[in-house]
Amino acid sequence: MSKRYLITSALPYANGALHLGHLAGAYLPADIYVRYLRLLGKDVVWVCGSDEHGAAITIRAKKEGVSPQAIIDKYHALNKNTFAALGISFDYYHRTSTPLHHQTSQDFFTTLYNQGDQFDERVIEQYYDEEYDQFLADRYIVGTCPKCGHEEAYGDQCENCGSALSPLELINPRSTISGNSPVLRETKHWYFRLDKHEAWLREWIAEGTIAGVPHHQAEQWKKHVVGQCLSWLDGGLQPRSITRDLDWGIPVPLPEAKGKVLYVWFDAPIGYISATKQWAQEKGLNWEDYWKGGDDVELIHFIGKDNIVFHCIVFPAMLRAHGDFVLPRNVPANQFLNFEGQKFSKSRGWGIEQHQYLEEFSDFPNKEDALRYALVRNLPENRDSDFRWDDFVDFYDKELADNLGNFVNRVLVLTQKYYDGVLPEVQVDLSEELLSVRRLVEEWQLEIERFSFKNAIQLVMEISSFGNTYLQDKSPWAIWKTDPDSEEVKECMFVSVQVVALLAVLLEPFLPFTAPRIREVLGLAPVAPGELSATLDKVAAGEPLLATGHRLGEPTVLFPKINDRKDSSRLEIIDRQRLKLQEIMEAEQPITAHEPVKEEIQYDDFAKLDLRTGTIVAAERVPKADKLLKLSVDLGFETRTIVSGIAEHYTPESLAGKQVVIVANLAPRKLRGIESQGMILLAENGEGKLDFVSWTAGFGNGLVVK
Ligand code: B3M
Ligand code: ZN
Repeated sequence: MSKRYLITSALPYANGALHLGHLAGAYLPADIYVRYLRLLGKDVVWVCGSDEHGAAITIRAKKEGVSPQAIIDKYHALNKNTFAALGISFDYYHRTSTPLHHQTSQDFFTTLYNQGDQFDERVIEQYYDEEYDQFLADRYIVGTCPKCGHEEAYGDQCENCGSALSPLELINPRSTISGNSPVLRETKHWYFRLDKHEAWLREWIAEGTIAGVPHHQAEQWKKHVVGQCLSWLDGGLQPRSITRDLDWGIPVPLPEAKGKVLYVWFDAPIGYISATKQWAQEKGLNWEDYWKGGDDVELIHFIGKDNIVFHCIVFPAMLRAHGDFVLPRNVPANQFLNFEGQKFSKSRGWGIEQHQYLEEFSDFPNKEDALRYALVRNLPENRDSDFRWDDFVDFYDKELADNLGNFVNRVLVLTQKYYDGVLPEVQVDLSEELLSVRRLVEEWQLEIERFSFKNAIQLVMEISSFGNTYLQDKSPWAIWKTDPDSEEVKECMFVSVQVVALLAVLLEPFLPFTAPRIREVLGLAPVAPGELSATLDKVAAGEPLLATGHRLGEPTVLFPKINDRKDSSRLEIIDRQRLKLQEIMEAEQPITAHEPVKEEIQYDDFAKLDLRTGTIVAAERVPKADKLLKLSVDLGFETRTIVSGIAEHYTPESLAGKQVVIVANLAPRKLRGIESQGMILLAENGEGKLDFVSWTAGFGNGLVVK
């Protein structure tokens, strides 16, 4: 019986849009892995969906003054569509508000309840809001953190110092609904006896065995995942409350539990099961083959590090308590992605959401893969990483355009030119010519299987670099000029085309928009499921992927560069992002010392200024004047000489090509014997550094600045 793969990605709360950090954490890596498995022809299902319960949803609904249903409908649709637009290829994107999920969760609860010893009933004291007549979920209570003094700590956690808290520990607790101090009232809840699972969980996490029977290879789990679990286990597992007094959620299926719902972290992971059920039902398959298939099933959870404990301790304990379910074979959790050196923050506007990226980059060529590439190159696989627009530009220009795009294009153009795009007949030993490529492919596969996608994509790029170097070393253009029938040229082009064909397959999991385009220029349909297996076999055997006589398609430019002197449109898209961040930082900067504002002027005084854009075309020092530079500024309709006092801030060499704004109608003035025909606008920042006032919205000399 061949293996079945059951892959899950954390169910995002349907209470907001997702940002690039989410994408890099639990979705892009899973997409790469699943696409890889499909390419190998594996039996795989990848489920995800919206997490639509919990206080996060009801708090958001209150804030926006709408019903929880309206919130989940809005964000479920947004997140689902945005994932699809980025090529995130779930087999099923379910939602936890469906009757199927409610039923599945209640059945799960009942099964554990009926065992008699999995749950404890406890009457506890909990905060209650008398004005709104309701018990307060942990997130509905804020107060002063007992550990660090932060005044806005939540009932379950202080976001300032990261301590896990209980509402009773907060100093001066307040209800976030009414603002009043809550009172304590008795209420009954059900607790899952996590403590009873401690022993086997420890063995399972530390050794990868259950009662001595091998389950998985513990050393293949990421160190930070195992470390976090073991430190939890070392603290001792306590029974955990799995019910809440809330009016939004899945009703607890017990007659004495009126008005109570299941805790969101009890039902959310069961969402993976209900999503699989729904998918299987629509496909005419049996969901139990995936969840109850024993050793034939590889269950892998893709998550961010904040969800490790739930996926490696709580949910496995639930699954094992139930008795017949498989346990995860690996949980390759990622760490966090930061954004330009800081945490993503919705309230500060720091970061970019997935759908926002798609909108703001709508005119950017191959925007989906440009983003996927920048993220995968920088995945927080084992430590936190940082997304920067500078890296985005470098990865795109230097790696996608100069390396990959350039190689594919050169091979296609030359083969078209020399052989009308038809692969020539050759006598060549591919296993010898492509020995190093074969090694790289083997490494690539190993890296993917150990969830090291960052290394894997770099290996693909090494294959492309190999292609470029190979082509350069052979320089077929030099031989072809004098000998268009040269065997050497034929061989070189034949081999190069094989490398392009290989890249189109290896890239599919990472760049699913680009790979089919490469296949198209090769004259091929998109890769079919299972095609990677055949490809790997051919590479190992030294057989060509494309045979003599195969006709290629037309070459195209896959990645037009961002830094392009003739077309600044792509750089402008990036610059707008940088500008946004600069504005946030400036707005947050406390205003310190400032010069007094000069005497008031009238609009007419201001309107007399004729401001124009220009480009500095030459700059030189003015002899015997330390502060002055003599600049030539091209205004489009004429070139002006301007003497400017910026020599202490800029070297002449750094100025050529700079866009500036000038006062074009300032009366000429002689400085050190040179007539200065205008003035360049500069602004001084808080540290006394001068910077050019620039006009970034559109380039073009002589434009009137308004
Ligand atoms: N919704 C928390 C989160 O989005 C939660 C994950 C559930 S996975 C079963 O981080
Ligand atoms: Zn704190």
